[in-house]
Amino acid sequence: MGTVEPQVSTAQDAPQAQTIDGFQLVIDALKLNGIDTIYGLPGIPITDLTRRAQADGMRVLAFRHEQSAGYAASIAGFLTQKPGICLTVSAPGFLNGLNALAHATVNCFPMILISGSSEREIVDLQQGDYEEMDQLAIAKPVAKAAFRVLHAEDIGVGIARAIRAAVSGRPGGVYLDLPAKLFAQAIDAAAGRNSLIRVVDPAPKQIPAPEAVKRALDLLKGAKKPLIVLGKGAAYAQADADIRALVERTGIPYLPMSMAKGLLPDTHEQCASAARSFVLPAADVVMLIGARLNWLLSHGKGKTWGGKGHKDWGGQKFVQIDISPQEADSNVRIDAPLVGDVGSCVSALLAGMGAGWSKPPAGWLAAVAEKKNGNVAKMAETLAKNPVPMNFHSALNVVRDIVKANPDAMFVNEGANALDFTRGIVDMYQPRKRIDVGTWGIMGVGMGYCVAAAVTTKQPVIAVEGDSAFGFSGMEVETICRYNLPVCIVVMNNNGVYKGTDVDPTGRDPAPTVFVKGARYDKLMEAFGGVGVNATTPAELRAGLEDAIRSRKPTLINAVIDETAGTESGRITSLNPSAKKK
Ligand code: ADP
Ligand code: TPW
Ligand code: MG
Repeated sequence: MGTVEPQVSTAQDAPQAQTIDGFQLVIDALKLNGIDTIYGLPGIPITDLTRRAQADGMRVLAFRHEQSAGYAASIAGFLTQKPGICLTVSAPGFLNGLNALAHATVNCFPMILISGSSEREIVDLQQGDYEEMDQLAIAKPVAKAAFRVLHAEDIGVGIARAIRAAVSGRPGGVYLDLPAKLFAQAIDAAAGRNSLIRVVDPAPKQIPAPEAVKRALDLLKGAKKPLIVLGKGAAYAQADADIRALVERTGIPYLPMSMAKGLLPDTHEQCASAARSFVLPAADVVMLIGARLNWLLSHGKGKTWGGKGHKDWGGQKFVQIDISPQEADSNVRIDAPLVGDVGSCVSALLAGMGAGWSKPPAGWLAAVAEKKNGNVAKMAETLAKNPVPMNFHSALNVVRDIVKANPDAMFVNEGANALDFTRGIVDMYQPRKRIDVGTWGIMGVGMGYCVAAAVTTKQPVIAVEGDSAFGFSGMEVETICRYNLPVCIVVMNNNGVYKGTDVDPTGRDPAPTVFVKGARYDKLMEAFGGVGVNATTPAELRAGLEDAIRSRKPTLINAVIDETAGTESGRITSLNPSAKKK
């Protein structure tokens, strides 16, 4: 064995020079694999892991609740293609992080939840240890994979397996259970370092089969009314130039799913977002690129797709590019599945197209353009109004301008109306700028996303938050102030969930959907030294946003929105099993 210099830790309680302990091996294994950031919350048994990781040069971002740390890690994974690391204590901390682990798995984001755990011998005999819980068993159903390491010499393998599981194939959330005893185990330093693994090619390319490429191209070639749908898998893949080339060379109109907005600028002439309800039922061949036919696409059938009843097929044929070989046929028949990573599939399609590819029939393109231009003009009229009080549209008209002027800025969005109106009104210009509630339509991702977006991209962050949505992670404004991140939060304050107008019919309590009227969320930001702005007009909102972008200071703008302006459940009213439904 070579003479490897034992690594000397900078922390006070560093191990003896000739030995290396579990804490250090975990840190070294992460660093060896290019992981430089941990999102977490300290406590027994991982407090010293956070301290020593920081002392060793890692960025350790400590949150006020593990759920926010977990959401931060999940979106860091989406943005960087490296697993985002969330670090928590045992049982309750682990459970607080678990929601985000499930979210990562459901959204196909690579993330590793590392939780400290209690003593195995006691946990397994259920003898009542401090924070006793069989965390591995609980994590398994919501994780893509779950591992536990019991011996210091296995830390390298444990981290390597976790990384591979998180980023290879369809990415997802991985749980890594590290019992308290592991951290203190000291082993020979040279042997310890030698046990670490630098993962080679963690997310290997998956090249599609030539016959599958041909099948897809043949189907597209025969289409009279083709459509491309871009999903967040396409955004994740970072194959931006090839995707744009494919869209432009085929000339096919495209629809970006929410987090694929900006993959091509939303103002692109082939973007059919403003004609969504026209193109979905009218299209004859649809190519899905990293998008599942789940509820967000009405399962590929029903009235949205021109079917007669809500379960009826609209007659479309589908090409589906996906890295998961099990995705095709999950909801309707996929005529041309193309299994592989988006980058490899799209470049194979480009190569296969050759020269002389003819654009879709002019009649189809004209029909799409007509619908789109009509809807854009209608929207422009609505946006130009200046009602008192301010409503979603007049406020978002300002946000739309600010995003257009700052296309590099990251954009976070959650809420119901605050989400749906924003998605439709605020154009995105660059890939992976828009991050939002994702596949579950989950509330609470907001502030964790803001932190990770600022930290991983170094760009200013604008967050448009429903007042309810914001509340789920609102305490993290302290985190944002503590790290002095360039985050500007706009709380669309309509006094509640969907609207602020409900009343308790018995007259006893506030209605379940209603909050304190006229709340001043801006004061929350001021409490921690950030900038608070109360905006009752579009002009005040504009000034607040411009100042925030210029100063890069943590800012919260309380945008006072007409409490009658929203609709029940935003755009998904149809999913609401309301007794009174017409
Ligand atoms: P959206 O919500 O935007 O419609 P989904 O989350 O439903 O998107 O779908 C994303 C799909 O992308 C998943 O089925 C996932 O397997 C796939 N995917 C993720 N990464 C890649 C990749 N690198 N190459 C191909 N497919 C991918
Ligand atoms: C973890 C259910 C969907 S949208 C929403 C809730 C509670 C809040 C809507 O109010 P908000 O937006 O944010 O003020 P607006 O503009 O319409 O007034 N718990 C979780 N996730 C979800 N999706 C819910 C509850 C929900
Ligand atoms: Mg609200």
